[in-house]
Amino acid sequence: MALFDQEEPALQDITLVPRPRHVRAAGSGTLDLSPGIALRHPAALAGPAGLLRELLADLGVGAGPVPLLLAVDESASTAGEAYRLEVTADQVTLTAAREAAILAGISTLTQLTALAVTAPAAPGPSSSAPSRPVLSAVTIEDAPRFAWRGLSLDVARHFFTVEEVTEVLGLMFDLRLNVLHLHLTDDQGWRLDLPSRPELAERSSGSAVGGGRGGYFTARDYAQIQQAAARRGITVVPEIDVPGHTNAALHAVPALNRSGVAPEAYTGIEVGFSSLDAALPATATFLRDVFTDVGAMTAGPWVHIGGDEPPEMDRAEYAGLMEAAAGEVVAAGKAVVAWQEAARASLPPGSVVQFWQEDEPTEDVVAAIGAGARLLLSPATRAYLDMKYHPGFDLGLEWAGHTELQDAYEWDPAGVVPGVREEDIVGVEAAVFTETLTTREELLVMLLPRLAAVAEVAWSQQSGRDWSGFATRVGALGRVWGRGGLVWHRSPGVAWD
Ligand code: TNX
Repeated sequence: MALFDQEEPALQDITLVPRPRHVRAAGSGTLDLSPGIALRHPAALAGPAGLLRELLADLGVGAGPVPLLLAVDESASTAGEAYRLEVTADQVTLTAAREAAILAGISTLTQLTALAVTAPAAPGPSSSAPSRPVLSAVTIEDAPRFAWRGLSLDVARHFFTVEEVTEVLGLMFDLRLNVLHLHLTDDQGWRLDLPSRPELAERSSGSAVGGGRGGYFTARDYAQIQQAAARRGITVVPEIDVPGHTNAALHAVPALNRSGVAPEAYTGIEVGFSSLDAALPATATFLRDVFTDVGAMTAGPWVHIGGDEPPEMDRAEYAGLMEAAAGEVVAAGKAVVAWQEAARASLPPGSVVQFWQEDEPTEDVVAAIGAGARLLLSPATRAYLDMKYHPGFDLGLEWAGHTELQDAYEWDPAGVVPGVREEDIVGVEAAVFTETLTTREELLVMLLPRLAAVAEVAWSQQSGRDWSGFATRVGALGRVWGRGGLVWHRSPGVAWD
């Protein structure tokens, strides 16, 4: 089968991110969507069809005569998360076995259309007119390398609203990312109202780093985020971080403190000073209430229990607390996700261990995988999108170094933890902690363009990836970001228009 071939004249404008598995020119024809589309689909695909209609309408393509077909096909060529997108001179056909894969194909189709409408105009008298949604005839056969392609967003250090989170979901959809991990609690704030523990959001949502605005999601807000995510094929994974990173909980619930006295709200950015106390009876009740509520409120199969950076604590006490939290998650019918350090505890089989610290010994992680866990890769030097791009960049932290676009791109998930097989890796997740990020624009400039790099690391085959090709393709995507009112960092090595 012909692979992606940049030399094919008809493929010169196929500059997709993430890069698809196979792209074949289907003759030299083109299909102009400007007369509008006649969308046909099975009833079961009404949701994705509605999203596609909306996304194309945003690009100026309304209803009309050009046939666009969504089809379910369970045969081998479109098994699992694979999809096939065929553009001929007469019509577009998108085929997949599952809704999630149809949504991935819709992401690709809308990116092709967005690239077409933002294409630089040919020189000439009409050069100020916007380009038309003209697609090259092409067959794309595509499937992701990893099932879990995530972004972890910290809404605890600084709060981001439902609208801001929804914009991030749109961006994730465009890059074929499918897991939004919400870091909902930390020392500086508690961001989810829980029915059994209203005091948590009541007393600990008003604080944020540096005395920032604070805020929290009501149960309705959280449901709304999950709906906006589900519509785009994205699963929300809520994180309640225990036993460390818990000053907000300790502040709201005096009984969680050995002294019985609640500490002050915390607005600094130090880590590693707060902890739940395994010896207090209130701790077990807290874990039960919190994880039962969060489990019940969550549509997806996972709940993240944190586990990072425990303060000085006896290994057995730490393991006991993590195992208690994990037990509540399992009792709530969910599977456990936890940061790397939790591999020191005995996690239920099927748990996901999220790797982030590259300079720590990995025996515990390898042993946890041996005991049935799977690995999620967020190596901080590559995937922590809160690291500064370069020294002197005015936002971000530097503890894991400086991360330019090329650093976020040039790594192989299979090479991160020695002794781990490809099939033990569930996926790749970018993370953006928000100690230094307070606004939508600040968040976006840290995400973009690096989120596109991590998305391609997670989606595309290693053999099909190279920096110079990516730099060309991401440069074209910048046109689409510009049209969408997004802001991004002009990373070097990319010809941004
Ligand atoms: C490490 S990542 C942390 C967070 C910080 C982040 C800043 C992780 C599991 N813990 O508490 O916000 O570094 O980059």
